[in-house]
Parts: sequence; C-alpha cells; structure tokens
Amino acid sequence: MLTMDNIVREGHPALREVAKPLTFPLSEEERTLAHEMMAFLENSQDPDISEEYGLRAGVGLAAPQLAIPKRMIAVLIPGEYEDDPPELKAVMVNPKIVSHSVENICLKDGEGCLSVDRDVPGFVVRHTRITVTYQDINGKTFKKRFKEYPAIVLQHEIDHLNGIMFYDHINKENPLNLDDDVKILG
Ligand code: UDB
Ligand code: ZN
Repeated sequence: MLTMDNIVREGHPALREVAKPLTFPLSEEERTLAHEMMAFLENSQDPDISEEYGLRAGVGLAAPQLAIPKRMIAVLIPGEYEDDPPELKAVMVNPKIVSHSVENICLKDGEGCLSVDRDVPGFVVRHTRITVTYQDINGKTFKKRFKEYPAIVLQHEIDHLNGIMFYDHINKENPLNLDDDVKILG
C-alpha cells in the first residue's frame, strides 16, 4: 500500500514537471496506480489506518506526487456527515478545465499539500466553478461541472499535472491580500 513515504516533497523535480497525457487502453500498471491512489485516500481518511501508518487525511492526490509524470488524479471528498456517501469520489485521467466562472473563491485558512511539510499562510485564489473533461480508467469521457470545495480540490490537483504548487498562487508581498470580489469558503 502507498504511504507518506511514497509521496515526494517540495524540492523534488517531479513536482515541477508537466505530466504526460495517458493513452487508452491503460496498461495494467496504470490501472493499478489508479486503484492505489484511491486506496491511499481511503486509508488516509480512516482514523485507525491513518494513525497506524502515519497518513495525513487526504482529499486529493496527483500521480506526479508519486514521481510518476502522468496526467492522473484521484479525489475523495467525504460527505457532510459520517456515513454519508462521498461528495466526490473519482479517478480522473487527462482532466482538463474547459471553462470556468469569472467569480473566484478561496479557502478561509489557505491550502496545504501532501507534498509540503510546512504551513504556508496566504490566500489561494481559485475559480468558484469549473467545467472539467476527463476520462475514467476505462477511457469513457465525461464533462462535468464542479463548484466551491470540489472545484478547489480539482484545481489544486490539476495544477500538480502542470508543475504548479498552491503557494505559486499566493501574493508574495501580501499573502493575506484579497480582492474584495473573492468569495471566502469555510
Ligand atoms: C489534502 N487535506 O489532502 F475538508 F476529510 C489536505 C492535506 C494537505 C491537509 C492533507 C485536507 O484538506 N483534508 C481534508 C479536508 C476536509 C475533509 C477531510 C480531509 N490536500 C490534497 C493535496 O495535497 N493534494 O495534492 C490539500 C488540499 C488543499 C486544498 C485542496 C486540496
Ligand atoms: Zn497538493
């Protein structure tokens, strides 16, 4: 199983590369990767398993974080209440933001990253709503709209496919500067 030891940290060149599109059918290895990435998120959100293996509770993971330069992400956003079905559970292959809102949003407490072992304060401004095209592991194509928290997570993960880290979006001079038309979530 994947643990924090499999996740590369800032400074590793894999996090700054532009990942390559996948072609179908996926190889056996690529299908296994998809399942392992989702299993990591599930394990990380399980209190017993995460404690036993020292996992941070993750909502998203991108293949470049495993030093695999391929355009694959996994997202697992829990439902509002315990035992609710997940708000979003998906492995997305070749995800692409094809349109987005003019309105922007950011998380009240900023962002962190499984590949970043420090607190980086500052607002990370994202699009409030996005339309994403992607393929599932079988090559079926989807076009879906996401808003608010799921949209933020997807933008964070798709950034990883393009070598972009969350703190690249933080205003260097004034990290807590925010245009007054940006919505704050949380
Ligand atoms: C995370 N987790 O996974 F609302 F069950 C962050 C870390 C960096 C703190 C582990 C997170 O926000 N957990 C969380 C939030 C909830 C409910 C819950 C767990 N990521 C993903 C990442 O680093 N992917 O590359 C960072 C998030 C910051 C904003 C979007 C993704
Ligand atoms: Zn990240």
